[in-house]
Amino acid sequence: MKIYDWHIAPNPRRLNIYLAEKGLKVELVEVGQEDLSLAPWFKAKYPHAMVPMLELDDGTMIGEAMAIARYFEEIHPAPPLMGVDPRDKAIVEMWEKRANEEGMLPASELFRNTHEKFAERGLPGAADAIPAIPELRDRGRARLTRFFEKFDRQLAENEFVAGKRWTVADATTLAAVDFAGWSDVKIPASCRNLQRWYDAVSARLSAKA
Ligand SMILES: N[C@@H](CCC(=O)N[C@@H](CS)C(=O)NCC(=O)O)C(=O)O
Repeated sequence: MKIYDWHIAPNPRRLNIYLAEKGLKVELVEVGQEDLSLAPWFKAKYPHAMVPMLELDDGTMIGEAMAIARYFEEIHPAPPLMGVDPRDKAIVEMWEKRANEEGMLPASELFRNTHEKFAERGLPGAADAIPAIPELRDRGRARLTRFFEKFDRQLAENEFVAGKRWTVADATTLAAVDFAGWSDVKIPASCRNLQRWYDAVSARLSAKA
């Protein structure tokens, strides 16, 4: 099996952080190019045209970072990084989704509608041109402020995003915070709990995956 990767990009990164915490090594095939687009051969092979994408030995293609993580979690249950019982699994999924929808997507909204190389690529995976919408930058910034504040409140009472243990929700939150940094949006000074968490998870080996 192999994973089609774009090593600097945030969605492959959240999967790579998860795999590092899991202690799994999977062959990575880099399909990101210097001009910040995906290799044409990859887009032709996989018209969904997004990474990460797992290809199994029987040719099955599995996209979506969390679907891929779920696949590995089922095969390698230890250490559990997506929850340990029904209640905990639901809580991990809830916070992972919030990190994605309220952190990753606004960071993407801001970045893609700002960066010149994405002027005609407002959304990932589109075959046709999708022009950037400059107004979405402000909305992306405003959404990121709400994200930082919400996660700061959650981390006031929890060591990690979904409770006492490191989980995949921490991988997505870390990828989202760093992705916001690409647009010079940093954790506000008032979000001390989020900053404490960020310093701790960034120091783990998995953050360098
Ligand atoms: N929902 C997808 C999002 C994947 C995604 O947006 N990947 C980006 C990289 S972070 C991508 O492939 N972009 C291709 C492009 O910009 O053309 C997931 O969770 O895997």
